[in-house]
Amino acid sequence: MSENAITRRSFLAGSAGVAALAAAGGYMSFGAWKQACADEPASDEGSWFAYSMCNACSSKCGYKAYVKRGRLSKLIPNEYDAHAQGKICARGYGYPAIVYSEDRLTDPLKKNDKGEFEVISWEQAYQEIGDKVKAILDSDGPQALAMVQDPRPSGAYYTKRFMDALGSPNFYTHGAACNISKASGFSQVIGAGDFSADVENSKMIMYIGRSVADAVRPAHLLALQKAHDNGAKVVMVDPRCNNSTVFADEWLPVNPGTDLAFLLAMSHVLIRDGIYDAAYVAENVVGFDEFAAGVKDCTPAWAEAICGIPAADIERLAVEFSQAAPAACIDAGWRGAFGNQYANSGETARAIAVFNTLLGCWNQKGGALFLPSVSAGKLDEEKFPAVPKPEGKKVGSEEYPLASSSMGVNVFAAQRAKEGAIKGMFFYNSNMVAGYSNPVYLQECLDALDLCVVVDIQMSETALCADYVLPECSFLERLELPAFNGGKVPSVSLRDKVLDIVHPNTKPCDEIFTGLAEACGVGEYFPFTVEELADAQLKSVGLSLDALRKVGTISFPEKAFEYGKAPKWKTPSEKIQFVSEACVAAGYTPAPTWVAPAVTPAGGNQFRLITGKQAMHSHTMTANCEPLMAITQDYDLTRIWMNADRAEQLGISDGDEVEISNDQHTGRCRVKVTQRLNPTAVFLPPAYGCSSKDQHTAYGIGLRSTDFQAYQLENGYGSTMSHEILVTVKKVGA
Ligand SMILES: Nc1nc2c(c(=O)[nH]1)N[C@H]1C(S)=C(S)[C@@H](COP(=O)(O)OP(=O)(O)OC[C@H]3O[C@@H](n4cnc5c(=O)[nH]c(N)nc54)[C@H](O)[C@@H]3O)O[C@H]1N2
Ligand SMILES: Nc1nc2c(c(=O)[nH]1)N[C@H]1C(S)=C(S)[C@@H](COP(=O)(O)OP(=O)(O)OC[C@H]3O[C@@H](n4cnc5c(=O)[nH]c(N)nc54)[C@H](O)[C@@H]3O)O[C@H]1N2
Ligand code: SF4
Ligand SMILES: [Mo]
Repeated sequence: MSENAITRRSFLAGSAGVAALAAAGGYMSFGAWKQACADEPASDEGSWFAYSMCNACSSKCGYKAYVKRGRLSKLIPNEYDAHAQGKICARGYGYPAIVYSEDRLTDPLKKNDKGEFEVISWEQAYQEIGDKVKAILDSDGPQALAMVQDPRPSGAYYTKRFMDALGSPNFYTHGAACNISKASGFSQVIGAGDFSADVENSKMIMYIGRSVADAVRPAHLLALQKAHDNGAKVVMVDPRCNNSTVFADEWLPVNPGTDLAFLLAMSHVLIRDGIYDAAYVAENVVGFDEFAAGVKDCTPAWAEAICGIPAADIERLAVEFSQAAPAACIDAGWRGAFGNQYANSGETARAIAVFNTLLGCWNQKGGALFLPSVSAGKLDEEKFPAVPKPEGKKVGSEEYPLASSSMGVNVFAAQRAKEGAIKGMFFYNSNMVAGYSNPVYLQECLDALDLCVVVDIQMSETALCADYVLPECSFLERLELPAFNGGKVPSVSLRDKVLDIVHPNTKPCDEIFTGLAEACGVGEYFPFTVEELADAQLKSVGLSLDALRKVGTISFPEKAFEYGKAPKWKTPSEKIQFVSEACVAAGYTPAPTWVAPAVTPAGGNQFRLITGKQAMHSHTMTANCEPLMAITQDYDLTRIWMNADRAEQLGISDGDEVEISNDQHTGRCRVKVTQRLNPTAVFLPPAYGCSSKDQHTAYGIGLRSTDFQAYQLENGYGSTMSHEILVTVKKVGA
C-alpha cells in the first residue's frame, strides 16, 4: 500500500477533491459512440468524473470514469482499489461499450401465449409478478421460490433481502458452475472457503489450474510479476501451457482431472522423508495419522501412472517445497482445476489445504494467508428493519451436504423445478441456461416453472426462457452499495452513477427489487433508498457516502493483516481437520484419498473436453460486446486446441474444420494445433456459442462447452463437473 493511499483516517482529516456528475443522456449506438469519441479533442476540459467499478467479471476493479457531454470518455484505473491496483484489463476498457449496445433491453417484457415477448409497463410487470408470487406462496409456500444471482455489491444485498422477506432460503450464487468444490473442500479442512497466497513474498508458488494471465485480476497478475522479479520459483500445473507461462519456471502438463494423485504423492514424499513441519502439525491438526496411512502407498511412481507427471519431478518438487517453506504454498486457485470440474474436485481442494498445512505456511510471510475484511456494522432498525431469517433448509443442502451453504447448488434448484417442487425462479445478472450445465436440460427445467423472472441488460439464453424480462440500466448508470474488499489492508470501494440513464424505461436493481417486494406484499422491508442504505453502511464504519464518492476507495490500515498471527480454525474441532465426518457421511474417506475422475478418454479420436478463460472475454456476458468480439475475430480465437501429435495421428492440420460430437451435441469449428496441450484433451475457449438471436454480435459464433456437458453433479459437493466430458473429433470431409 502506497504512502499516498487514502485511508479512513486521512480521509477523516479532510484530504480529498470533489467529484461531480454529468447529467445528459440520449441513446447512441456503439458505432456512433466510437465515432464521437474519435472526433473528440484529447483535452479533459469540460469533463466530469465519478468513481465506479468494472462489471465485466467477478473482480469488480475500481476506476475513475470521465464523462464528456454525457458520454463516457475515459477510464483511469484506481491505484488504491484492492483488485485493480492501478490497472484494468482489456475487458475493463472494452465492456463499457455494452452501455451503448443496440441489443440492450429497453422495456419490461412479458411472454405471450405464442411464446413471443411483448412490451408491458413496469406497473403491469410488478402487479402480475406479485400476484403470481403470492399464489405460489399460498399454494406451496416459500420453499417453492428460488433466486439465482451473483452480482455485487448491490445485487447480492437486494436479491437476498427480497428472498428473506418472502421467507425463502433458496438463494444461490453461480458457485456450482464456478468454485463451489474449492470453497467447500477447503472449508472441510481449514473452516474457510478461501485463502490468499502471499505470492509477492513467496520463495516457491505453485498454481494448479489457475492462470492469472488469462483469467485476469490485475492484483493477482501484479503479485505474480513481483514474485517472478524477486526470483521466486513459479510452477504451473495445467494440462495447457497457459499464458502465465511468461512468469513460470516450470510447466507440468498434468492429465486433466488427476491433480489429486499428484498432490497425494507430494504429501507422501513430505511424510515419508520427514520433511514436513511436524511441530506445526502436532499442534494444529487432527487426523494426521489417518492421512499419513492413506498416502503411504501414494508413491510418486503410483501418481505418475495416473497424472502423467514424472515421479522424479514429484519427488524433486516436494523437496523444493520443503526447502522453501514456510515461504511457499500451493495457490488457492479459483476455478480451473478443482472449482467445479471433476468428480474429485472437492477432494482435490481438501488435499491442497492439507498439503499447505504440511508446509506450516498459514499466515507466514510468503505462505498462505487469511486476510482481514471489514463489513458494515449494525444499522438503525427503524430505518432498516431486520428481515427474519427464513426457516427451512436451502433446496439441495440435504442432497449435497458438503456444498458451501452460502453458494448452494443452483442447478439443483432448477432440477427441482422440472420435478415440480420449485414453482417460481428469479435470475438476476445470471445466465444459468447457457453457462451452468446442459442448456437443453436447463431450458426444460425453466419451462416447467409457473413463474420465471429474469433481470438482465440484454436478451440472454436464460431471459429467453422467462415469463417476464425486466431491463436493468447498465452498471455505469447506477449507484450501488459500497463493496467491502478483504486484503492485507482491507478497503471499501464504490460504484457510483457515472452516466445518466440511457434508456428511460430501465431501472437499477435497488428500485427493481424494492418494486417487486412491494408488489409481493413485503415492501415494509425496503423503506429506504440505495443512497440512504449506502450512507448508513458507511457510517457504521466511520465513513459516509459523500466521503467515499470523492475518492472511490478508502482503506482501513488499523485492521491490517499481521504475519505470524495464528488463524482461528472455524472447523468442528477448531483445529485443522485432515479428517472430516461430513465427508465420510457423504461417502468419502475420512482423510482425502484418491478418487478417479468420472470419465477417461479412450484415445483414438476421443478426447476430454476442457475449457479455460481467454483474457478478453468473461463467461457468456462479453461475447456480445462489439470491441471484445472484434479481438476474437481479429485473432481467430474461437478455435479448439488440439495436441500436435494427436492431430498428426488423426490427419488434422492447423486451421482444419472439425466435427466435435458426443451423445449431447454435435458442432463444428476450426482447430488450433499446438504442442501447448496435454494429448488427452481438447481445449475449447468458453465464451462462445451464444444461442440468443437477440445478441446480434455474439449469436452463432463458435461453440459452447456446456452443450456437450451432461447434467450431472459431483457427489456431496454438488458442482456441475464441467470437464467430465468426452468428445470425438473428426476432420470435416475426411
Ligand atoms: N478473462 C477472464 N478472466 C476472469 C474471468 C473470465 O470470465 N474471463 N472470470 C473470473 C472468474 S469468475 C473466475 S472463476 C476466474 C477463473 O480463474 P482460473 O481458475 O484461473 O481460470 P480458468 O481459465 O478457468 O482455469 C485456469 C486453468 O486451468 C486449467 N485446467 C483445466 N483443467 C485442469 C486440470 O484438470 N488440472 C489443472 N491443473 N489445470 C486444469 C485450464 O487449462 C486453464 O488454463 O477467472 C476470473 N477472471
Ligand atoms: N460458457 C461458459 N460458461 C461458464 C463460464 C464460461 O466462461 N463460459 N464460466 C463459469 C464461471 S467461472 C462462472 S463464475 C459462471 C458465471 O455465470 P454468470 O454469473 O451467470 O455470468 P454470465 O454467464 O456472464 O451471465 C451474466 C448475465 O448477466 C447479464 N448482465 C451483465 N451486466 C448486467 C447488469 O448490469 N445487470 C443485470 N441485471 N444483468 C447483467 C449478462 O447479460 C448475462 O446474461 O459461469 C460459469 N459458466
Ligand atoms: S479483471 Fe478486468 S474485467 Fe474483471 S473487473 Fe477487473 S477490469 Fe473488469
Ligand atoms: Mo467464476
